[in-house]
Amino acid sequence: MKTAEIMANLAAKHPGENEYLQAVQEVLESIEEVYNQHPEFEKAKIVERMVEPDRIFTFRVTWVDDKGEVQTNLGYRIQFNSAIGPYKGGLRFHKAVVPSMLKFLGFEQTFKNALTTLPMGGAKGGSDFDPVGKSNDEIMRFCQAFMTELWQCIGPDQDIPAGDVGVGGREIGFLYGMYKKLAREYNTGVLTGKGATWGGSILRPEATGFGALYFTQHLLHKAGKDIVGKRVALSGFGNVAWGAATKAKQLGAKVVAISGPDGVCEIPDGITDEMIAYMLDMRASNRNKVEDMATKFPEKAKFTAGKKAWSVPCDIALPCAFQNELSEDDAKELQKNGCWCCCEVSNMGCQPGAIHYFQNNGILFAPGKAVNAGGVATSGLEMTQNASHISWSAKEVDDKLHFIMESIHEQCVKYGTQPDGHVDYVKGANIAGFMKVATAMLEQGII
Ligand code: 2IT
Repeated sequence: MKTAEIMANLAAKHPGENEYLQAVQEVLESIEEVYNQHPEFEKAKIVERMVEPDRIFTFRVTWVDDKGEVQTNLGYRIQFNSAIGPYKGGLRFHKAVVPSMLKFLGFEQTFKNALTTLPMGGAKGGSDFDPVGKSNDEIMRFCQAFMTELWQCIGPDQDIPAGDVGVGGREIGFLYGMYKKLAREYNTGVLTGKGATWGGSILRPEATGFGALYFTQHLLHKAGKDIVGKRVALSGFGNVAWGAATKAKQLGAKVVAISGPDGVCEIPDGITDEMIAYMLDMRASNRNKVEDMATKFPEKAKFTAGKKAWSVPCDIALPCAFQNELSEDDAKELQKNGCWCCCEVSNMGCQPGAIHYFQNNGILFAPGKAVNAGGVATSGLEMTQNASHISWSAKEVDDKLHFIMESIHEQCVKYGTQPDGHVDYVKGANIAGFMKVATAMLEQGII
């Protein structure tokens, strides 16, 4: 494979789409060696086909705000790859959403979904709608307007959206309500992350964070370490950070920092259950300020404006917020402050320089597409329950999630173990996901 040539072609076709190009570059670098051992992949131009989405839907979303003013946003659904199953992936509502961001996420999703052991292709969608400062009614009207376009593109065996940044249980409820009205069918399996009383899977809200901690446990055990008593710094306070904090505490770790776009809250004695529950109120308020935690719990949390979670001394860093949120300088600061493990929970949360720094300085590192796959995996379990019109107990779902995270860890070890015995989790995850999708594409012919 000529990685440089493929990247140059892609960059010429998609100028300025830096996040998308960054995601593709990372995968191509790690699969190059394996790819070259399979001339049949080269002949079928698997990589050239895999780096482009199957199709992209773009639409205008017009709605009316609380002041009666007309607002227009852009909506997207990117159906990236359907080699191993129907398109599957979240919707992101964030002011910075552009096609490049959703293409990187859809590309990552394709590999991640392949790791879950479940039959799901890759997709992503969303809008540049900014939920910050919006009322509940505005969120509802936007979701309804968004679905009047999206509903034609999706279906339970075709494309199944879910939540991502800015889209949680509330938004999925509003989206589903409008879908049902337009389609005139109770197609429960068309969206995942639904409410528990209408087809949602128990544990789906917790699943990304829980799965990330199960993965972290496997990684630590493989390295002869344990999570009990370890200090964890995490970024964000949304759904993913909430699940991660909950499980980290349950497993005996101490969460000493959470952060937001406004700064960091240091929590020297570790986060409490009350504080974890308050993260949900912070998310629902749409204020997007982590300072609210320190205002609510002044004895426990100390807020510092403009600082990241990576400035707080810790053993384990868990980026749970946004892509490229952890830079090479952050990686250096983490190491200086005693950190020896980083499990990326957000999609592409670490910049390439940070990943290389971790890998070259003996810091355990695992990439988002392996660590955070428990979220979409539990979406897959929700689809199975919907298709068979049943609901599983929390124990059944949790057992399956455990099994899936263990299996993802095993795949990373299988494909990522290096001659000196250490595991390169980036290579492992990328090669495992690639082999599955590439084999399916090859067997399905030139399409
Ligand atoms: O990045 C992700 O894996 C998600 N936002 C979850 C996608 C899903 O379909 O559950």
